[in-house]
Amino acid sequence: MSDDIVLTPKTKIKPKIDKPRLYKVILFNDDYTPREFVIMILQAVFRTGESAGYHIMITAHRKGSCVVAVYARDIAETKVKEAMDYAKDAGFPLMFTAEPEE
Ligand code: TYC
Repeated sequence: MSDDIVLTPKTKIKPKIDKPRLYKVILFNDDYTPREFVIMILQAVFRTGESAGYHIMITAHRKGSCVVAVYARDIAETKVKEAMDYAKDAGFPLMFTAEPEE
């Protein structure tokens, strides 16, 4: 028999879990959706208010796309679907995507 003392650590080692990634909702320009409709969707789905809604819309119009907001993945994906369903029902090709932040 050996006389070695065996020490058992009392504290459990907890593996570190990465923080859930956040997702950017991006709005894309198109040639058909009316500006007012885009602003209405931004207010209704993303709660931007009128002024921020206008600025997001005009940025997408001028530059091709604009980040609308950042959310947890399921919220971002639900809002993208809701916004695109509204647009589809109204007959417009308005597009949003949810993309993970780097
Ligand atoms: N380009 C559209 C127009 O001139 C308006 C528009 C702006 C559409 C932003 C989509 O993401 C968009 N009627």
